[in-house]
Amino acid sequence: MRITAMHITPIALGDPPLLNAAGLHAPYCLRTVVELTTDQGLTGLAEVPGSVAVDQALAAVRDTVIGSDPLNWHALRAKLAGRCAPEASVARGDKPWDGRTRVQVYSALDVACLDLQGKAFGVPVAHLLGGVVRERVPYSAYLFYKYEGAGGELAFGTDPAATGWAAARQRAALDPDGVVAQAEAMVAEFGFESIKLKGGCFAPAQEVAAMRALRRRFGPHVPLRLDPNALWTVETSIQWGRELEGVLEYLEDPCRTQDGMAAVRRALKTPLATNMCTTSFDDLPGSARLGSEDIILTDHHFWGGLRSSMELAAHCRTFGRGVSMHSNNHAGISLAAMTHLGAAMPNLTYALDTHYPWQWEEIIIGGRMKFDGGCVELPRGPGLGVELDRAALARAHATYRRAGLAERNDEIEMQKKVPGWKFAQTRW
Ligand code: GKR
Ligand code: MG
Repeated sequence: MRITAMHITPIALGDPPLLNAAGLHAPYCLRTVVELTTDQGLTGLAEVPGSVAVDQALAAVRDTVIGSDPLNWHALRAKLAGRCAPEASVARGDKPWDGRTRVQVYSALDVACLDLQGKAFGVPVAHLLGGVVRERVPYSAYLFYKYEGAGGELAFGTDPAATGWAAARQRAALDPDGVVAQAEAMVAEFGFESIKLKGGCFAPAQEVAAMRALRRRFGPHVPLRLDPNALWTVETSIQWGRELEGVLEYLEDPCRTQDGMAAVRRALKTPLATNMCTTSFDDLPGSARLGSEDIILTDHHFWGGLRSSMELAAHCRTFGRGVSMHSNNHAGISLAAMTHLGAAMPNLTYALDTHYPWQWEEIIIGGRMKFDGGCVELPRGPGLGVELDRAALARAHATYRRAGLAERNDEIEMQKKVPGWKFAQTRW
């Protein structure tokens, strides 16, 4: 089989005004959809976080991809490695999200080739990753502090006709009561059985109070997580981590660097998780030597694809790390890929993160994917089991063109609300 064409389509999807350590989400989040077509008439799909830089990096390898055999990932990956400049793990950047491009190029092509392979052999991608260990993949509620507003075409206005979760998704959540109300609405709609709060927005005492309020409301059987995105010092992490002993399933990236995380880990009983200090294969020796975390959050968009995430899982098994999953805003192609990974990875034993509830649009046939009891059922069809809704894709691309965003920049968005606001690597 040969790849005959590679299409790269940037899209924008509505996103509410969610707060995080780097500022505020813009009214639109960006994604890029990659389609590979073959001489056998098959189409393979993938979705990665969008930016002009990622689109350019993908376009730069198009001539290498075209003519390659999608059944031979090792050969294609070796050719790509010869074409892409090396990218050190510091290229991840200081922000909550990962700024690397090369890993995303690998990820897009790995996923699209797996989708093609699954379609060629008539099997789900999870079978190609080693087989299905769970048919229903559990996800976690992902709460955000937020300003009032719906995002998307309503920018920071609201739709007064919205009901249920759609109404709750518009409401402000800036204190413990607001966070609990958001959790109640999200859990009622999706049935999540684990809850994560994106922290790093307010002083630790306020975020710790929100975690305690969630604990009082949902009880000890609902695992809770807090992610301050490394905005705390080591001392602050130890102080507030101690306050939260017995409350959290894990504390995610309280502070920066593997050394810092290792110091906090020595002081606390609560497990530490990361998608900020151990984020690439180059970081694994340091993780093993220093003991920087208990759980590594994989994300196939940043670990170089689904197959690389399986390699990470083997490392985690060997070195006694748990595996959980990180998420940024995404649509259904990514949710399908995440679900195949969750279905096939034996040691992915934590509920996976997903931003999916924060979006309402879709680009796949059938519209929004369903959650039942907090789980997504493994898609049945061959490959990823999802197909593009071309009219919806065209609409999302038109939105991208109107939105005029070249990359995610939460600091600029925050400055529209709080003039002069600046991102700081460490705040408390
Ligand atoms: O979407 O605001 C956000 C999150 O802060 C995201 O960018 C992070 O990458 O979900 C994230 C995490 O650190 O777990
Ligand atoms: Mg995180």
